Amino acid sequence: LHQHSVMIWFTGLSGSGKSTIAIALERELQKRGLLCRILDGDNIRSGINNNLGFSAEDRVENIRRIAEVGKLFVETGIITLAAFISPNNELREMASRIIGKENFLEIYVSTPLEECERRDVKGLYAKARKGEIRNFTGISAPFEAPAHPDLSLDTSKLSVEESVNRLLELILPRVKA
Ligand code: GGZ
Repeated sequence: LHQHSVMIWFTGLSGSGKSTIAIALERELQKRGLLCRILDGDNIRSGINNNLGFSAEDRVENIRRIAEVGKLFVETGIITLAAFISPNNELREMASRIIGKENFLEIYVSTPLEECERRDVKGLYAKARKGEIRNFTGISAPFEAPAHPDLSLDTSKLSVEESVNRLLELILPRVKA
């Protein structure tokens, strides 16, 4: 296997579209014969990180383990798509440091809070507003936007297809052997 690999690190609010874009991107990469893997809450917070919650300390440990696992994937030549809120620069810099800056692309899914809350796919924003979920990012816990992401995607303005096309323009030149 001689696949140049990279970590595609999605950051953004709950409901911003990180996982949706990652799944659509994975399909396009697979169509081109590229080996890739998604890491998201569904396969990480339910398994290796099932002892972690959403305190500031637990979020650090969540992102640290994801970055260490992601590094192993990237070293194996797998294009790795990580979709986690990763709500501040310190967390994202830690991830980038662990994985290696040269193999790390930061993608900010910049969909505004109002739009994420309007969608409220899982009803979590409503619960957070009622105080039923504490430390909810964007409501009762901070989200710090990245200052210099490699790409910003606002899904209130771009279709999933348009977002994926922008990502492919960024990624394909880097991973072609
Ligand atoms: C933020 C929470 C919270 C709190 C549960 N704050 O839309 P979702 O449901 O599927 O995505 C959110 C997910 C966030 O986990 P991450 O591992 O991405 O967060 S971090 O990077 O900050 O560690 C949401 C759900 O978990 N969720 N409680 N309090 N999101």
